[in-house]
Amino acid sequence: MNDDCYFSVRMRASWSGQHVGGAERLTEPQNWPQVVSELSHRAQAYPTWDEVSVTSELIDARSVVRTTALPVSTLPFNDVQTSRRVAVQLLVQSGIPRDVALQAMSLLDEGPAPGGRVMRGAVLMSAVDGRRLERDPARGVRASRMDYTPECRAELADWMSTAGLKSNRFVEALAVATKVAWSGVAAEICWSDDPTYAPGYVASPRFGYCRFPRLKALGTALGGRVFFLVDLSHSLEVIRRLEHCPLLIDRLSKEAPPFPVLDEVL
Ligand code: WAQ
Ligand code: MG
Repeated sequence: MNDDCYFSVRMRASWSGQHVGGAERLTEPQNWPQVVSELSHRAQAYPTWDEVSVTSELIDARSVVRTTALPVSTLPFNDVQTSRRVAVQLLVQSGIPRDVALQAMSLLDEGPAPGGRVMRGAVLMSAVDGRRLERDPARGVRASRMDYTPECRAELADWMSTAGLKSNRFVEALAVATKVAWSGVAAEICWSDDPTYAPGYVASPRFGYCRFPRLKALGTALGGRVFFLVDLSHSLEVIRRLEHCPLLIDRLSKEAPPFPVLDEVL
């Protein structure tokens, strides 16, 4: 094994063929056993599963691109209804028509996979007319082959402790959102399918990663992600970047996130 390589490590867990969870990392060879172990521990923490796969793939180090994490802000709204109204405004100001934004949120509420279930990946939605562009509506598209450098992961942990943030879900979600924006997606909306986790976010190159402490009602086991495409002529290239191009986040953004100008929301 040569030193000029990285490992893309991906974990998937399922139960009776249904998606339970997954995670992706990108690591230098010396940390590879540790990362495989961390992802196995992640899977071990899922309440139910009967199949887990952890796959590792060699990546040429010269193909790894480096970037800055999206700037992060937490929007100070604590009820779902207000948060969703603000989320729609952020999407609209990121170039997504209001009716398409609302359609995306209904889809996540209903369960975006066939039969009203959760998907393994994200919905890819045309911002022009709300059409779904993924080939397989159960799988969707997955942001993959991205991670923080170990130094940047440590820097993020420091920042989180000063910001009072604890969740590992946030760490993973910021990596996904950064990869998604880097790939050419105009905006993203997300909330978890975990019934005990209410936060969600809207992310876009314009506003960065905007967290909402309550974007869904607790107790609901439906959630997911919608990636909005504005320029459909580049969709294949965007999917290639999302799923295949290796990306390392090596710094946090020092820029204060541009605070969105909101219409009266209260
Ligand atoms: N690429 C595309 N879609 C994904 C990916 C990915 N890498 N990972 C998950 N998904 C989709 C999939 O449909 C999941 O069912 C859904 O997203 C939700 O995944 O505090 O925890 O891992 O700032 O449940 C957001 C707020 C938490 C974090 C999101 O998502 C915060 C979360 P989960
Ligand atoms: Mg997950």
